[in-house]
Parts: sequence; C-alpha cells; structure tokens
Amino acid sequence: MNAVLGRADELPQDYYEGLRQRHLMPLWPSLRAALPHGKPARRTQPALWRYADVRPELMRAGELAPIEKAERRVLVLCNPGMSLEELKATPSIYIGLQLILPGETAPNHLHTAMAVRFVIEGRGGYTIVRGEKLPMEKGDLILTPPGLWHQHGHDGSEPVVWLDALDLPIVQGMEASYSIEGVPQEVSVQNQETLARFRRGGVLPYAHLDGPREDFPMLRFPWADVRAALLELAGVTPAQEPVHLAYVNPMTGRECMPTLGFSALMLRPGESRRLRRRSASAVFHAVEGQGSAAVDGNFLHFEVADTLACPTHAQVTLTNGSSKEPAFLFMVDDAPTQRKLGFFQQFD
Ligand code: 1HN
Repeated sequence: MNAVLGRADELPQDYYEGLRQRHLMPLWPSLRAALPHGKPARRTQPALWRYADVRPELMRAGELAPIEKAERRVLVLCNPGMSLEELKATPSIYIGLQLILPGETAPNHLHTAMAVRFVIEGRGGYTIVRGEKLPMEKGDLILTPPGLWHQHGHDGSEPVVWLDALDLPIVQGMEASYSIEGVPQEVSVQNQETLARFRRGGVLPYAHLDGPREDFPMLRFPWADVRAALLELAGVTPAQEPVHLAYVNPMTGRECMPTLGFSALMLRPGESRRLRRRSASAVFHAVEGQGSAAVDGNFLHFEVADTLACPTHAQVTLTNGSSKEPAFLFMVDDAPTQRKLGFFQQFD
C-alpha cells in the first residue's frame, strides 16, 4: 500500500488557515515527511574536518579570545548539511576542539548534557571531575558525566588541544540543557584512585560485588591501555572481523555513558574495512595513521587528528593508507540512545 495522500493545497483555504490560527495541523499532508518509507530522511552530510585547517584557527582563537571571555575556548565542528547555529556534527552529536594555554583555567561548572574529552595534543592539561584530578595525555578519554562538577587546568608549557563530544543536541532537543557555575573544586580524591580501582576490566574491588552499582566508576581511560588492548585483540581476531573495543562501565560491562557510545578501532596494515551499516550516526577521529573513509560513496582522505561525521544508516568503509603500520580511530556514536529508545538496528 502506498496511497497518494491529500495535500494541504487541496483543502479549502479558509479551513486550512483557520486550523493554523488555532494551532492545529492536519497530519496527512505531512505524514510521509514524518515517516519516510524504508529509510530516514537525513540532512547530515558525510563531512571531514582537517586538523591542519582547524588548528591554525584554534591558535588564533588563543590570541583573540582570552579564557576569561570564553570560559571554554572551542571551535565547533558544524555539519555542512545543517545550519551553523545548530552546532551539530550529527543530529545527536556535538563535537568541538578546545584549546587551553599554559597556566589557564576553565572555571568549575556542571550541566545536564554529558561530555567527554579525547586529547589531541600537548602535555600538562588536566580536568577535575568529582574532586579527582585527571591528567590528560594524548589519546586519553576523560568522562564528565551529566551533573558532575568539572573544571580544566594546564600545568604544562605548550598548548593543549582536545576534542569535546557532547550529547548537547539530544538534551537541547528536550529543552533540558542548563548549567550551574560553581566555586573551584578542591582536589579531594587521591591521585589516580579510580584508575587504580577499575582499570583492569576483569577484576573489581571485592566490596563492589555486594555494594551499589556505580553509574560512573571510571572517569579516565588512558590511551596507553586502549592501544595495547587493541594490539593484543588484533593478535586473536580473524582477518574478516574488525579490531574494535568499546569503552564500558567496568561494573556493568555496558556503555560508559547513557546517551553516546565511545569505542576505538584499529585498522591493520593495508586493511580496508566495510563496517556494518547501522541506524546510528557516528563521528570518527584519527588518532594514529592515515587513510580514507568512503561514506555513502563520498571519499574522504584523513590524516592524524582529522575528524569525520557519518549520517544515520550510512555505508562506511574505512581504509588504512599504510601497508606497514596500523591506524587507530576513536569513534563516537548515538547507538546507546537508539538502543534505549528501542530501535537500534544493524543491517547486512
Ligand atoms: C562544556 O562544558 C565544555 O566543560 C566544553 O569543557 C564544551 C559545549 C557546550 C556546552 C558545555 C567543557 C561545551 C560545554
């Protein structure tokens, strides 16, 4: 059945205008747009942001926008298929690149949106979350879960840049985004305490077997661990399967954040990997190596620290440009939200 539905211009104009004035709308002229057949309508375009292009603009922002005037000195990656003001890389994912200069601090606050940081360059940056000072080294993933106080600082001597990923479009879509400014946090948690407790996924502090499940037991995932785990996994993964690790809550084995999913992919030397097509939108960030992504037939060449966006339902093939070295990618997707809403799908 594919009936041709009535159009608004087929209705008596006075009736249609009268409905509109009463804040009423007939559904049938808009039904196909709301429920397209077979595949969602997508504004999101396959897009690539080259770090070589963004970095100079970010350094310029360092000169133009003092931290007191910016609080967070960020350039936002805006999908070309959407208006710039929407600040969306995909319909659900916000991505920004943030610069903090030596000696600067970004003030303490909390908000309803959750955020993660993935460190791109520079040493000496840190984030304080829940009273714990989390060092930020290249490739580390740092979680700032919804509603937790967080502030940033920089003890080093060179610019520090990281990628911020937030579920802001989801939270804004619910008109639920707000923040609270706070006084600076005291560092109250012992150095690297949660890492010491939770970094080894297979073993947990015994008391947690009977104790409450923590929502966010682990806040920092050091890249050194993730990279080593990927190399080890590659050693036991058949060539036809992807080398792909999910960042999880070590107490539940499930996604580490409620709305967005985070994972790391290794492309073996020479590997070209057609990913399973999924209903989730995604962002990829090149951590190491170079190569290309074919996204719904669009060819995008990536170098280290480049970031690319993929629409929902996209066909994605990732190719390592080197036949000698592995390439590593950090991935963000909205699969956790889609799973919770009950419609996450994987195709062929
Ligand atoms: C935020 O809190 C940070 O804490 C960065 O570094 C980017 C974008 C929108 C809303 C809140 C941060 C953000 C943000």
